[in-house]
Amino acid sequence: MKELTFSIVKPDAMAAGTTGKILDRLLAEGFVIRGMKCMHLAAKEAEGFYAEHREKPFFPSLIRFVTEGPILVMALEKDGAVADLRKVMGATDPAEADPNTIRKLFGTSKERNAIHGSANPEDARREVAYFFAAVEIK
Ligand code: FUP
Repeated sequence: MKELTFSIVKPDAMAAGTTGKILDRLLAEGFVIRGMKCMHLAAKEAEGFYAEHREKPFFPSLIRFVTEGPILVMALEKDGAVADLRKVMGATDPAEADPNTIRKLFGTSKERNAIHGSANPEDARREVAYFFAAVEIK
């Protein structure tokens, strides 16, 4: 069944110039781009997005990182999109990610790991709604 997931090309990949390669890979994997925009998040906006991690020791550093430069936010559609994107991204830490996953290829640390993808369908719905208006994605 067609499903939407939410993804971010993070500031490290945007600055490194690997955005095009990441998009090529997502398209080659069969994802359809239903929404996409470039944004530079304010700290409050990033804190809202990562609210579940508010108490974690890495939270302040994570917020600094995702607000350090522009990001690309995307709503991606595919059969089984949520689980599929997680597979193509690889593990949170690029050092532990499977070969040829996006994080293995383009991430450089557990924090600077190139791409975000929703963890489950409920998160996907919440994250798409956080960044896109109802008129943008139906
Ligand atoms: P993931 O779902 O793979 O993006 O990973 P998590 O939801 O566990 O973490 C969200 C983000 O927090 C990760 F993308 C990177 C960051 N993070 C750190 O910076 N340090 C950590 O120890 C764990 C996560």
